[in-house]
Amino acid sequence: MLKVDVAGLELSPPLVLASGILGVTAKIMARVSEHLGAITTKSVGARRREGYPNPVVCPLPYGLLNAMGLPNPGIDYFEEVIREFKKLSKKPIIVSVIGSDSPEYVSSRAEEAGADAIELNVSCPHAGGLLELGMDTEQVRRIVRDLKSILSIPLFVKLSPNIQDIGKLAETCEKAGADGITAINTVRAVKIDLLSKKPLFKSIYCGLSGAAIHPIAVRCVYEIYEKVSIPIIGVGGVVNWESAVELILAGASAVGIGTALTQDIAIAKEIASGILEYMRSEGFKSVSEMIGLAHKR
Ligand code: RRO
Repeated sequence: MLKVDVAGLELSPPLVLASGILGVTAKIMARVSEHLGAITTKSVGARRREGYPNPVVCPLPYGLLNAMGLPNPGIDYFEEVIREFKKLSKKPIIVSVIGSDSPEYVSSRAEEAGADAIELNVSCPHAGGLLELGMDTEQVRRIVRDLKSILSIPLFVKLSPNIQDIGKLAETCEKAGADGITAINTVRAVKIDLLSKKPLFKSIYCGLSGAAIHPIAVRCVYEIYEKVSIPIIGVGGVVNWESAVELILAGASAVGIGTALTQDIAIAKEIASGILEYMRSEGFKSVSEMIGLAHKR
């Protein structure tokens, strides 16, 4: 059965649209949700943000670099997008909230508008203060605690692979009340432009996603699973059913797909049927039987 319960959200299939990809308009999110168990929106803050000037993305043969700069319309506008999505789709909507821009205010507005869960983003690889936020355990602990005290819907925390000990930070989030962990955000990178001989992106740093980061995502999910008992949404370089199954065996209860959907949204359907085929051939009756199996000694 391709159905899992992740912190009270019923996901069928156990695939989630990762934040930052296609999660901007209700119509697009509803269309993508047809092949997925849930969708995560682009990160939203209290106020509208333009983002960085172009270029903001750079495709590579093995992945994608981005430095979008947290562009979003702000919660006043986005509230309507959430309400519209709820009319168009029955799938859960996880609203990603920027950790450094009044997250309590934004999260409670999102909940009022119908969000099924909040994903607190403390892991943007090039946002200055935000990056520091993901590195400051105390601040993350405080925000998670504050959010938990006002929310009735599940809270996920999206963590960065660019920190020393992701398992330990996940443990801190669990102790502060988080209902789940999303791992990982993009890997911090730099791209140099050969003509200008300078960094390509205005922010200097950018984030690498796609196939290249998959083994890093598997390592992070593996480490987090060793430390926490709350569910993990594994994200990073999922391009086919094999990479999705690997994350589940490492400890993910569900798998996020991002960069691969920019090529073809039908890939989600192929990944779901590939997982089902693998389960049949290996004798698994449910996805939950597979979660974290790589840890069994
Ligand atoms: O908007 C972005 O540039 C961005 C964000 Br908020 C994030 O969390 N991760 C990323 O790679 N880019």
